[in-house]
Formats: sequence, C-alpha cells, structure tokens
Amino acid sequence: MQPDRRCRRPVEANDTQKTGTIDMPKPNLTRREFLAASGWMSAPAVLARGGEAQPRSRRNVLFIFSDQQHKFALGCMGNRDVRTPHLDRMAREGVLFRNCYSSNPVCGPYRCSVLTGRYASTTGCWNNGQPLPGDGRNLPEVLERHGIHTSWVGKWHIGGNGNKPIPAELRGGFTDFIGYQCYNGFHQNVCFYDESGQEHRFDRHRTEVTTDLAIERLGKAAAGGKPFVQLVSYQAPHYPVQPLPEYESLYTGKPMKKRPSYQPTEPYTPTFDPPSPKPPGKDPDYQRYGGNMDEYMRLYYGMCSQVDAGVGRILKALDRLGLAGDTLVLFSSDHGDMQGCHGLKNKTLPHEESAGIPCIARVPGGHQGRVCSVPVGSVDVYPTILDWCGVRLEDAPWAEGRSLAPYLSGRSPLAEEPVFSECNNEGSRWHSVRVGKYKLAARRARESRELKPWLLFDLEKDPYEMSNLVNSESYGPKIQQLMNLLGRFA
Ligand SMILES: [Ca+2]
Repeated sequence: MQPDRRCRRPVEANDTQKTGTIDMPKPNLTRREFLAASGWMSAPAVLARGGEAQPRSRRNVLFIFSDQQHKFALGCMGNRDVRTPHLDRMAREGVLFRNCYSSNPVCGPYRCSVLTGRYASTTGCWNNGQPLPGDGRNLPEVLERHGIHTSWVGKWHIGGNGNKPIPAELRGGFTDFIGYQCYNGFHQNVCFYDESGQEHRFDRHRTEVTTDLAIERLGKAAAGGKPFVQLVSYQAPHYPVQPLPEYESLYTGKPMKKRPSYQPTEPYTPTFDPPSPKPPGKDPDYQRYGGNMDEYMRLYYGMCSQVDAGVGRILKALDRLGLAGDTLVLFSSDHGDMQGCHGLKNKTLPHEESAGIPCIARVPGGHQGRVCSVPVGSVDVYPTILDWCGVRLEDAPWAEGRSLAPYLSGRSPLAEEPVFSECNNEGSRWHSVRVGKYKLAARRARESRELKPWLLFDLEKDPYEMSNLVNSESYGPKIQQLMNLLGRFA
C-alpha cells in the first residue's frame, strides 16, 4: 500500500473561504470535503455526490476516448470544417458538455487520473510511463469487487513506454485487456498485446484495429452476461497525423479556419517512439506538413473523422448486440491540441484548446439533446461510472470528482463546482481552477516554490483567452479568492 497522499495540507482556521467559515476546522479533509465545508459547493451538489445508484439488473458503461482531440474539433461544438456525424448524433441523443477539462493534459497522467479518480497532485502520477498507485483503488479493481466485468482496449501508456506487452501488475486490475503502451506507427507494425501477453500484429490502420477490437471485446462482454464497463482508448488524432486516405480526402484542398487567437506556428512535433529521423527535414512527416498548419489541420481533422466513424461502428455494434438500452456511452479525449493558438502547439497548457476536452454522454432513458455549460472534469468519470453501475460512492471516498449520473438520468440539476486541472511535464508546471466564468492558472516559482498567478480569463467575455486579467488591480480580490482555493491542493 502506498501512503495516502490526498491530504497534503490541513485546513487552517484563517484561510479565506468563498462564503461562510468553517466552524470546526479539521485536518485531513479531502478535496471534496474541503469544498463542501467552505461553501464552494451548494448543499444539493454535496448531496448529489452519490445516490444515483438504483440497482438494475444490468447497467453497462462504454467510455470511448481519443488522444489529443481538442474540444472544438467536433461539429456539435460549432466547428463547420470538421466532419463528425456520429458524435454529433450522440450529442443530439444525449448530453453535450461544453466545458469539460482534462485533469492533466498529458497522455499517461490523464489515464491515471481517470483510473484512480484522483488528481496527480494527490497520486503523484505526473509523467508518461508512471505506474498506477498499487493501493487497490483503481476503477477496474473497485468494479470487479462489485461483480462488474471490466475491459480495456487500446493505448495504455501507464507504467512504461514502447511497443511491448503490459504485465498484469501494470494493468490496474482490468481482467479483459488488449492494448499497447505507446507507439506512434499507424499503418504498419500495429501491435496489440492481450491479457496473456500474446502479441497480435495487424496490417491495418491502428484506428481501425482499435475499433475492430472494441467491437470484438464488446461481444465478449455481452456474452458473459455480467454488467460491464469497457474503456476504448484511441491513439488519434495524436501526431504524426496519418489518417486513412478515405478520411484524408474529405479535407483535400479545403480552407482551414483558424481560431482568432491563432498566430503562425510550425505544427511539426518530433516523435520519440519511434524517434523521428534527424534533422526534421528528413522526416517524412516534416516533409508532409512540418511547416504548414493548414495541411496539419486537414490531416488532423481526417483523423478526427476516422475516430468518429469508429464510434459510429461501435454504436452500431451496441445496437446489434441488444445493449444500447442498457449502456451509458461516454465520449471524451485525454487533452487537446493548441494548433497555433497564441503561437503555441501541442498540449501541457491550461488554455481551452489544450485542457479543454470533448465530453458527450448518450444516456439510456435520460436526457436527450441537452447542452450543459456547467464546468465538469475528467476526474468526474470515475465516480460517474461507479454511480451508474450501482456502486455506492461511500465505498470510494477517495474519489475527488463528482458523479454526473444523477444529472444524466434527469434526476437532479448540475450545480456549479470548481474544476481543477494541472500539469508538471517537460518544463510546463501549473495548476488551474475553473469557477463559473473565470479560469485562473498559477505557476510555481523555481526558487521559492511559491505559487504565483499566471493567467486569469473571463471566459464569458473572452472565450478565446485574448485578455489576461492577472495584472488587473480590479481583479485582485477574485485572484486572491481563487489562489486560496488552488493553494489547498497544488
Ligand atoms: Ca495524449
């Protein structure tokens, strides 16, 4: 057992709260307990933490997520360039969350957060390749203890790197597993490794293989007769951008609309596994789109469309297997892609294009065609899945997010709560919090380790984050209030 690191800082009596005071400050409050005690969450929100669980004979969850798909790369988010008809249909048939944040916009740390239900500042899972905490609290471990079958398909990137089998002790408790650590090839040498360590090699595009395996494993779960939770992890539209020709051709020659914050940026990012040939000029990906953001975006959207088609195939399989009426389907991504906004590329940043992720839920018997603007986070996936499956959240008190299940099924409204995001990767180290229309990000000074305000945006007035309010005197009290909140956990 690893030590419980969820309570870094005890609550002090003189800390500033949003409303009211804490009558009986007690040490070792969890993040949720602190938010509740200090008035950051409304009473209904605290009560709605769990309680959805209405045991049914069968409540399944299928959680599909892509890799590096920013939240604006969806037709249903108002993007007229990208074609995502199946995800748009999912939104029409369910709930579209317009303000969802990755708890850590890096591949491995995001996956760790989803599977532990906790932030990296609690678990210490900050980097790619780090293993999950061995504390018996991983999502599949909890689910399996409650008799729910768990299945993983696709990119893992936890506990190692490279194209190799993932040993049982690194699989977080999934009994059904077929995936790979991290590999950036798409058309050739597509390798997956199953729960027995056996290699499966394919000569098809990695995205298609992921879809095929997801459908195959879905069939296996259905045949097993137990309630199940299946996670499907695509490695697209992560660079290098290599869609199948039929998806690439959807965008050939099309003009690519940039966001207002765009500044000319070279989109090329070298890959480490396998390493890109040096210098970049010799890299085939560099030759293709290295200095051309329009071409990068066309190929990126091609990959988004290919993932979308995969989602369409999986939804069809759910229908064919007779599972659609019993299965909550969630779609998201691990993080976004800056694509030249503010002259930046890639992820590891708190901006909307990097930390903002797609979030769509198709809910059997629940909301249809609902658009939700209340901020939510990837840390909410863990309690939502448990709650949906009938596992009491009291049995997982370490979960730092909240269950969205009562909202999804139409039983209660969704109250405003602070949503955190953070990163400590490749020199990018920050913590952010979104509360209502404000998002504050802070960085830690190298020498003093003091947390200093970095970015403050009013996302209602300034959705493209063009005006940083962090040095504006009139926002001093707001900054102080949000810094007090961030300082608890950063
Ligand atoms: Ca990623």
